[in-house]
Amino acid sequence: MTSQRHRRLAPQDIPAVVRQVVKRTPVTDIHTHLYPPAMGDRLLSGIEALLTYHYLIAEALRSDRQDADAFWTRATSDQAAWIWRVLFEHQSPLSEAARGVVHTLSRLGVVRDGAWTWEAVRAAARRAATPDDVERVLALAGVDQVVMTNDPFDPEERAWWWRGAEARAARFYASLRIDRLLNQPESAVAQARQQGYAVSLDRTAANRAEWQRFLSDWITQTTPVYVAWSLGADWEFPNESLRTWFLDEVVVPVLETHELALALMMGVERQVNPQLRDAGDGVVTVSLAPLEALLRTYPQIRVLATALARENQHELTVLARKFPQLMIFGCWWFLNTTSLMREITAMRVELLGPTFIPQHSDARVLEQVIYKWDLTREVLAHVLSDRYEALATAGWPVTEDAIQRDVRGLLSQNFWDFVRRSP
Ligand code: FIX
Ligand code: ZN
Repeated sequence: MTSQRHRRLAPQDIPAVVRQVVKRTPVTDIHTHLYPPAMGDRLLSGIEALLTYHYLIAEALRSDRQDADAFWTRATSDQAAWIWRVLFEHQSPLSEAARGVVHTLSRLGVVRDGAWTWEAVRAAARRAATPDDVERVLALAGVDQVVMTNDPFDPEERAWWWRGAEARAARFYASLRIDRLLNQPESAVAQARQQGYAVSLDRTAANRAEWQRFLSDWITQTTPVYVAWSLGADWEFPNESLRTWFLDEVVVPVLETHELALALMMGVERQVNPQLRDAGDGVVTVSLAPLEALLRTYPQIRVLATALARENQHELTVLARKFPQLMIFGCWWFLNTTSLMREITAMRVELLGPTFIPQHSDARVLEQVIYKWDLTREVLAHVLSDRYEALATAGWPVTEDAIQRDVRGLLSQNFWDFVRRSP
């Protein structure tokens, strides 16, 4: 007797099965700005944090054409109340981020009987996250594991990780974010020296060894699942720059020693409008030539990569066809919208099959994982249903088991296999 899951599905039955499988399959969220409650106010949660998300700050300042400097002088509670007024009362919350707040509050059951008044919402959703909240919210979002963003040049991180055993937290995995080393090396030197490392910008054997010791100590202490670097359009490789020296002499040897992948987040133009602070970063189309050169130069290094510009998506996907050691991931930041995620995910499935990582939430506030992953699941189910229906119509035996295998890969296993770690 063939079990239900092995049974060949009729094309018309496939969408419902795909939706069920996508809905029930747990996610590994491979890039977030979330932290365990033990890290104190690093973990943001509650209605004021949801509303003062930098995406919504930018949208509210634009809608109301308010002076940003005046905005920053206001208390967070006033900022949140103003953003609610501008984006939820004076207009409909139609943007992805504003709709996300509505979706999240509904899914949390915060709003009763449709009472979407600021008083009702603020009263119901004020609480900061406790361990119980984290478990409940991650369960609502179907998120099993969370990868944090950990900056070895941040003194707070140093204090946390060198505090000892309690620095471990279930479900939360570290990454090592080396932006400062490769983008602001002078600042990296100052911070690493504060931590007792005799580093400099000299291209000497001694400096190479000391920087390798710095990164290795952090890797030993935090056991990151990958090393990450976000960059703009100014990357050239190979060349004679200090950045290339750091990559060749420090980063690549350390990745090899610790068998770590490098996660590249390409195409962010930092502080396009500094008045907006965290909300002031923009997007830039990048050349993928340096990535191609890095993959050719170091075929043994595994590279996770995401690009922020829509214009880079097709070329990056084709590059992933040429280099098996390249794993593309996410519809990052300004691409995390229904229309763009649908376009990009469909293109990736058509060119790569189920061998990529469709999304990461980039959540900065705990409850955001709810709307970010509900949106992702909705889009993924839509795209995959079309592909499996076409396959079945062509005569291929599509089964629930096969769909489950592919979706488990897309939502978590592709990542863990690629980084050669297990949760
Ligand atoms: O570099 C990054 O990790 C970006 O994701 C952030 O800088 C950005 O502010 C963000 O949170 C986007 O979603
Ligand atoms: Zn991020």
